[in-house]
Amino acid sequence: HSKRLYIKGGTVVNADGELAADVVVSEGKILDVGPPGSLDARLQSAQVVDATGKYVMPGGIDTHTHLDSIFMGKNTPDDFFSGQAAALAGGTTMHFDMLMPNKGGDILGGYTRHSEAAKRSVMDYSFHMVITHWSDQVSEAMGKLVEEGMTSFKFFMAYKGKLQVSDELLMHAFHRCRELGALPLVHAENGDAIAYAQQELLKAGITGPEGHQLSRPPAVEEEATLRAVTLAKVAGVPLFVVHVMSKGAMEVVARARTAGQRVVGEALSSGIGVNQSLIWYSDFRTAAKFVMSPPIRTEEHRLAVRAGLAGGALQLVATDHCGWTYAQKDSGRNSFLELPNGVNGIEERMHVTWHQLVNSGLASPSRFVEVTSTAAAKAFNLYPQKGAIKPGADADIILLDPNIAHTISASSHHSQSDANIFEGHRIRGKVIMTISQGKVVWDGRKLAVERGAGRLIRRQAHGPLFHGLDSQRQAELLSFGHVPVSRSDTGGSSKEEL
Ligand code: DUC
Ligand code: ZN
Ligand code: ZN
Ligand code: ZN
Repeated sequence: HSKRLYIKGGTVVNADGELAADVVVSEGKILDVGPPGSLDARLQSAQVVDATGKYVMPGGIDTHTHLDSIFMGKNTPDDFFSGQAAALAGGTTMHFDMLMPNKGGDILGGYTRHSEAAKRSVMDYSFHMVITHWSDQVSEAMGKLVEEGMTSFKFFMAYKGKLQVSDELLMHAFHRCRELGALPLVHAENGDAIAYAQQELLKAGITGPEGHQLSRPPAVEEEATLRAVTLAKVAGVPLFVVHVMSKGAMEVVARARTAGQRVVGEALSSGIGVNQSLIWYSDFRTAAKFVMSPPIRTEEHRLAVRAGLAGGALQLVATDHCGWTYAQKDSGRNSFLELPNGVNGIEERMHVTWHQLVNSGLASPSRFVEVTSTAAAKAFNLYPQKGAIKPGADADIILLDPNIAHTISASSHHSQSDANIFEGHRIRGKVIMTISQGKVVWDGRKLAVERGAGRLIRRQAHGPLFHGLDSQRQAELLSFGHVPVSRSDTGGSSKEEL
């Protein structure tokens, strides 16, 4: 049994506002939140945390990571231990990892394998199951996973010949998601257009990291985003668009939302924190460090996506953490096709977002909480268990001191990689304490984590997906012949709008 914590004298920030308040934590949960001093009767036998001058906020939720994964034939350097330790040191207390299927598309096999790796975990986590093939068995397995609380499925529209799925598969899977009350996620890039451009570039003798950028212009992201949003509309299912990296794709998401479609757009810390200039003007390793898909784009796109995240065109910010070592990136020296895609962020996201949104004056601390935590909890049906400092919520809490400045560097980060795309970024505002499951696991200097302490967080299905649609529109959607099952028996909730 962990000791009670009494977090005294801070400013509690939730997505709906901030107030001066004390917080009492007990048995992994938030027991009480009250005006300063009002809970002093509970001081006895509690460990007091002085939060004077600090923001007390929900721990970050990273909706998109690749830990302990094989991607482009390589093992990611961060497993569930090192990746989550890094996350906690950066104020993130839960993440969703992309779960790759076994060869041949055996998704339940992939689930079993990955749960083994997750035993090294030190904080709460969940999964999105990646679907690369379609069959009756896959469709059935999706149902089993939803019963087990894994209610989101990821589809790659790029990586032709490998992970890429067809539009027809998307239609099958989107309908199945609708039946199950599950949420589909898409990596939206036109993989065919990319494959064509890759071959043309190689023929022209362009083999360096700049070839990666040239093969994946913003338009191929925008096109695939519109296609995915359109297919989701046809299927009558909500949609989560991962890593929106360009202005045009962001506008597609925003327009769909304005028209009443349930679409969630995910920004990345890399997308709001850095631009692509070093890919063009540096040595191989410095350039290669920034190579990910969709690509990190120009300053114009960075500023647009940052403003969209602050202003509401995008709903949340994740990382796509898949940070490779320089040595691993070296395998792309002869051809950008062999350059492992991916960048870090799991430890830096909270700080980068604080700096880019709050220090810049674009957003309030409440909006920061919304995009780093609350919106993720809502999108994946975990609110208010996660994403809020409210009585009854999980005690995943951070303290941020807005006056401490620090510099991001690979020499001090907790990831197993030796590269950091935010190297040298000076950030005002530091997470000086992370509380996970009611325990202090990071005090601003040291981690106190325990292997195996992490829990797989199961989620309920989203419930009736026609919320807010008139009966004629519902009938139109139903004409595709996939009748959604009644969710009343599973307790699925549709209370929270995406
Ligand atoms: N893009 C990356 O850069 N890395 C991992 C997966 C992805 O889609
Ligand atoms: Zn179907
Ligand atoms: Zn992706
Ligand atoms: Zn990813």
